[in-house]
Amino acid sequence: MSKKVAQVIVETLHSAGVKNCYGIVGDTLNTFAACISRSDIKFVHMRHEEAGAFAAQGEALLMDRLSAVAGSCGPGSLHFINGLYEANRNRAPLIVIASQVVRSELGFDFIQEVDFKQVFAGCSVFCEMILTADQALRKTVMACQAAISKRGVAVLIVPVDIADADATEEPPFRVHVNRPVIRPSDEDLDHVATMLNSGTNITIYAGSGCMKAHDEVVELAGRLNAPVAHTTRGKDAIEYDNPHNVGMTGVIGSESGYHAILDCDTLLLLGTDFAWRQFYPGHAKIIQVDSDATHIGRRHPVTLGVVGNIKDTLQALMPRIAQRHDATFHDAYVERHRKALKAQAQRSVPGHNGKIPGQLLTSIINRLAAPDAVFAGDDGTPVVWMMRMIEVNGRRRTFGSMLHGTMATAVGTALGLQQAQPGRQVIALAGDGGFSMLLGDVLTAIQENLPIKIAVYDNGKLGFVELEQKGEGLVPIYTDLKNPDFGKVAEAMGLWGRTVTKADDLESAVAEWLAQPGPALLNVKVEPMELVLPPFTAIGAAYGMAMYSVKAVLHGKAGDVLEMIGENVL
Ligand SMILES: Cc1ncc(C[n+]2csc(CCOP(=O)(O)OP(=O)(O)O)c2C)c(N)n1
Ligand SMILES: [Mg+2]
Repeated sequence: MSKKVAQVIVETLHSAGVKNCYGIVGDTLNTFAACISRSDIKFVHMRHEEAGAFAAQGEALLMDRLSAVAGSCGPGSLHFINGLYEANRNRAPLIVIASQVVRSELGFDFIQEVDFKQVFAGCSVFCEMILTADQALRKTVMACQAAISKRGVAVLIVPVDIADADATEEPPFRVHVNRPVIRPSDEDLDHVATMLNSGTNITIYAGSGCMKAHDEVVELAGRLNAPVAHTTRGKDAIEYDNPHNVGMTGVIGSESGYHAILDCDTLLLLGTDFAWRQFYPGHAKIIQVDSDATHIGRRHPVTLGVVGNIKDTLQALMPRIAQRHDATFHDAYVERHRKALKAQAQRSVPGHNGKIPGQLLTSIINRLAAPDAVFAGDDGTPVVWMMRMIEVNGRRRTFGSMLHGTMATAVGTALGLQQAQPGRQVIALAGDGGFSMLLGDVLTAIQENLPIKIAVYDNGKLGFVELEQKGEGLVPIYTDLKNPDFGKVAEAMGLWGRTVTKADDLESAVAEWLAQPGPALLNVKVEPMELVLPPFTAIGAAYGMAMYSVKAVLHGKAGDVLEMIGENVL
C-alpha cells in the first residue's frame, strides 16, 4: 500500500520533535488521526479544542520544543482560535493541522467551509494550505521551520482529499533546528558599556528573554550595583537566587519594583517588551537589548537599542563593564523590596470569622508544593496571587496568560504541562469563572490519566472584573456566579474532590489534595471582597472606589462596603 500524504505530514512533525498532538477528531481529520495512531506521536483527546491549544502551548514552553494540535474542518479547527492567540503571543512553537473540506468544493460556501487562511492570519507566523500532494513534505517542513525559528504558531491547512491522496516522491526536504549565537556588534557593545559605566542610579528590567541568562543578569547587576526588576514572564528566570531582586512593576507589581524603574537615571531593558507605557521612566536614559529588532523602542522611546540574545550579549558585554562601588541606590530598593515582601506575608492570614483570602490559599500552596512544581494560573485574581506569591527557585515554573489576558488557561495549560512531564507535580490555580468556562476538559485529566491538581478560587464572582468596575466607580453588574459545589462536581466527574470553607481546615486540606496520586480538585471558598492593591496610590481608582462606596450605599448595599473595608483595611 502506498503512503498517504497524511502520513508524510505526521512523519515530518515527528522528525521536527513533536511528541504530542492535542485535538478532537472528525470527518476531514480521520485519515490524519489514523496515521497518528500508528506513529510515535501521542494524540491527546481533548473535550474542547481551545483547551487543546492551551495544553500544546504549555508543553511547547515548558519543554522548549515543537508541539501540535489538529482539528476537523470548520467549527473543529475554529475552536482553537483563542488558544492560538495565546500560543502565538507567548512565542510557543506550535503546529496546527487545520483540516479542510475537499478542494473541489472550496469557494462555494460548502457545509463547514471556513477560510482558515483569513481566520488564522492574525495569530500565526505561517499560514498556508497544502494545495497538491507533491507540496506536502516541503510545506510541512516550512511550517515546522517557521514555528521553531520565528517562535510562534504555524498553520497547515490540509484539504481532506490531499490528506487521503497518495504521497509523491519529493526531494529530501527536512527541518533544521539550531540555536545560533546572536549578539550586538562590538561597536554597539561599546556604546552600551559607555552608557552603563557613566550611569549613577542604574536599574535593570528583565523580561522573558532572560530565561536562560540568570547567572549573567545577576553578575551584571552585581557589577553595576543595579537593582533588578522583572516582568511576570521574567519571574521564573530572575526572581530566585538574586540578591538584587526588587520584584515586578505594573498594576500587579510591588512598590520596590515600581519605584526602582521610575526613579533610576539609567534603565537597562533586557529581553522585555512590557506593554504599559506609564510604567517607564520619563527622564532616564534607556538602553534596550532584545533578540527581536521589531521590539526595540516600540513601547517607549529608548536612547540606545541593540539586538541580541540576553545570554550571548551579556557574556560579550561583561568584560567592558567596570565594577561600581556606590551601592546606595541599589541597597535602598533592595531594602524596600524586603519590606514589601514582609508586608505581603502579613496579608496572608485568615480573614474575619475564619474566611480564606486568596492570598492565604496561595501562600499555603506555595509552602506545600514540590520544589520543582509547575503552576498555571487563571487570568483574574489567581494569576495575580501566583505571580506575587509563588516562590520560584530555578526549578519551579509559572504560566499565566500575561500577554493575551484570556480567562480559563489554567486547567488546559496544566494538562499539557503534565502530558509533557508525567512525573512532575502540576498545579492549576483556577478562578471559578475560568474553571467553569472550560469545565469539560477536567474530564481529559481522567481520560488521559493526567494527575493534575486543580485549586478553584471560588469567590462566587468574576472578581477581577468586579474590582475594575468598582475602580471605575460603578456598582458591580453581571459579575455574580451561582456556583455548584465544585468539590462535589469533581467527585461526580471521577476526580478526588473536596470543598473547604474555613481557614482552620485549609492547610490539612491542601496537604491531602497535593498528596493524591491521581487528578484532584480542591474547591476553596475564598474571601469575595479581597482587593488587589496596586504598588502605588492610584488616584483614579481610589476616587472610583469612593464613588462605588457612595453608590453602593445609595443602592442599599452598605453591607458590601463595610465588608470590603473590614476584610482589607481593618
Ligand atoms: C475569555 C475572556 N472573557 C472575558 C475576559 C474578561 N475577564 C478578565 S478576568 C475576568 C474574571 C475572571 O473571573 P474568575 O475566573 O472567577 O477569577 P477571579 O478574578 O474571580 O478570581 C473576566 C471576565 C477575559 N479576560 N477573557
Ligand atoms: Mg471568581
